[in-house]
Amino acid sequence: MSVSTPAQQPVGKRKILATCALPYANGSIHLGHLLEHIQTDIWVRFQRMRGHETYFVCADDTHGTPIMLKAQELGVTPEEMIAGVREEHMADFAGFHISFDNYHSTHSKENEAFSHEIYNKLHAAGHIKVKTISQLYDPEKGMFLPDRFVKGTCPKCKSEDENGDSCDNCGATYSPTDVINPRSVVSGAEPVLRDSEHYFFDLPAFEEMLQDWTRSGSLQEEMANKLAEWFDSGLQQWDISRDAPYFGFEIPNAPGKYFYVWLDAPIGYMGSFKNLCDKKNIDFDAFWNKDSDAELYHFIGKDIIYFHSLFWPAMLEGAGYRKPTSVYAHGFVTVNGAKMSKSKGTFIKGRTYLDHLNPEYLRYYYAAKLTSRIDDLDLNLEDFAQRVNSDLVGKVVNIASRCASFITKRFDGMLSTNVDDQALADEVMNAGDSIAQHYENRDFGRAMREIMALADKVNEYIAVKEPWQLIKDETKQQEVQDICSLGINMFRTLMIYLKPVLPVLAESTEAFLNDELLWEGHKTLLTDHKINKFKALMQRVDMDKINAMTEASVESLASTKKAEKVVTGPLADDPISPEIQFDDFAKIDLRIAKIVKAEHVEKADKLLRLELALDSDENGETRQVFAGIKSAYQPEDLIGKLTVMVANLAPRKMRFGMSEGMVLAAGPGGKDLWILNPEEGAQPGMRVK
Ligand code: NOT
Ligand code: ZN
Repeated sequence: MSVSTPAQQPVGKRKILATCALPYANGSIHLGHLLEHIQTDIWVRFQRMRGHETYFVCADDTHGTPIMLKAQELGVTPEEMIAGVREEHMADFAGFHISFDNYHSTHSKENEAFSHEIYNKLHAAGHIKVKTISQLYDPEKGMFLPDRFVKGTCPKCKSEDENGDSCDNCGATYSPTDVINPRSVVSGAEPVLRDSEHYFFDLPAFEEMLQDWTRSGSLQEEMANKLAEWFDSGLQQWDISRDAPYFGFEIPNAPGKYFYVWLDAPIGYMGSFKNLCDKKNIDFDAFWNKDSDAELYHFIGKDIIYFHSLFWPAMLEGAGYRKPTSVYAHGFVTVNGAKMSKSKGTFIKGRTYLDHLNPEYLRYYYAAKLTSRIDDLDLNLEDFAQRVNSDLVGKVVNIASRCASFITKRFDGMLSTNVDDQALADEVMNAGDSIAQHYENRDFGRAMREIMALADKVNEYIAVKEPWQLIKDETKQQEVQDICSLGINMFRTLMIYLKPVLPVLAESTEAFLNDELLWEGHKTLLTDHKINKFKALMQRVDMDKINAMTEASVESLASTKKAEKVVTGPLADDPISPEIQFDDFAKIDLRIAKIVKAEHVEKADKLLRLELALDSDENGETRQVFAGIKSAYQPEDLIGKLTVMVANLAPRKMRFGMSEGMVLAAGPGGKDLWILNPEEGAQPGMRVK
């Protein structure tokens, strides 16, 4: 059963605020994130088309230990790192046409102000408790260790190098203090137990309110069941503080204590909306006041229901704000029936997808498979190609391409004043309410099936009428214009229904039809109306491009293993090299060197012998280096050039002699290989920073 939302009919103008979960600022957007963002975007675009005052906000989730450590590894400040990642995330979402009204950051002044305010109110009302707890501490790094930063031997099956809280080998879960031979992932040191005061939010005090909220009728059935289980097993105090060093907001009147990232993450929804309100002059309070009549929806993944259906409403209630109208959870994305895998190339980043395929294919495929339930969704790549080709290209766009050229070539682009088959027109036009209801209920799959069934009928109609035969008969010209005009009109109505899913195709359709696709337009037909020349609206999905996309997503096992061990992030996902620590990198002594000699090496088909000066002085130190750059450079072109070398590489004996260092070159190989070439002004021997 799917539960419907409060206002089924667009009787009045509704005020709606929708959010997606905030992506962490230390990893790339992948096809799993995109399920949620596409789902929400479709729903929001639908609400906007229906004339409701609708806002859609999101932000990057920027705080916490993994982000702090990731920035340290990269040798940048967390602020620098999160700013770069936010740009990347915004570009990826824009590529998929996600129409946020605002994309903010949890590391913002708005979020800090709300976090302080909400905490202070909870504190004043007696909902914050302080307790001393004992936790594993890394004495070398000088920090407490989250469970995932402890590794060691599983206390149950004795498998080595297992996680601090669970064993991948036997599936056991345990406390990090039970791990045998525990080690800190951060420094390798053996963690010690240490006491510290932590701040707790008194969740159990809100049980009755949460029970009522659960029964308010707008939660998914599976979610309400899950909540009932949690109530049965008893709500717990929630630890909301972390000790310095931590990247986040300091807790008021608690020096050295920071809000745990999950405390300020949901507040980030308010922070982003407030930032929008200030820019656009929107009344923030009308959406967040306790007596607000606006609707507030959070779209999330099934893994974070606890935070959104227990902690978040309780925090809002405790601080005197309204609670969400509903929280809508979706399942996980699997690819070809299995968990997304880096080694199989099915862990596909948004950017990699965009490098190969049209984003509207994915929007349609997800829409076609989405329900209002929490089930997982399988992206089967063959089915994806087949479904998009048969539905969008073969059914919908096909209607236009079969009819358009007759209208433009024979009738000067004019649509007829007659309606050739009123019953067909009525059937397609009258489906609007039911399709709208499916959109409203997030039953997008049903909406798509209904639209495609109508497209089938229109195609059948055209096939039976055979305008391409009639056109040969001079006496049947009017009939051809009538048939093709109805075809074009039906295409228009279907595209109105599809506009929330396919905004770009809808835009090209508007240009072709000379008409803006408005939801209410599904009740009318274009008659005696001039259309423009038809251009191909959508290409078929090419299986080769899908294969190229998965190939580009394959990561070597070494890098996958390492990336999973620490934190995933932009660089951890590099397909070629395993991730290294900043300290490893710092060991490399990079120097500017001048190529004083370069020559071919007999019998070597890749190598050139270089003599590199590490000193401006003619009699200064030189090094002999054999470099594999013969395919790209003539020795004589290199002489006198500056380049960059690794100066502290241990000498290696090669077949042709000793190599005393290494020059840096990049490129796919062959002719396309480039050594680094510092600008004039650099001096041999200078250290590269
Ligand atoms: N960054 C989190 C995640 O799981 C989502 C935070 C959503 C916001 O990717 N918060 N709440 N509650
Ligand atoms: Zn085990």
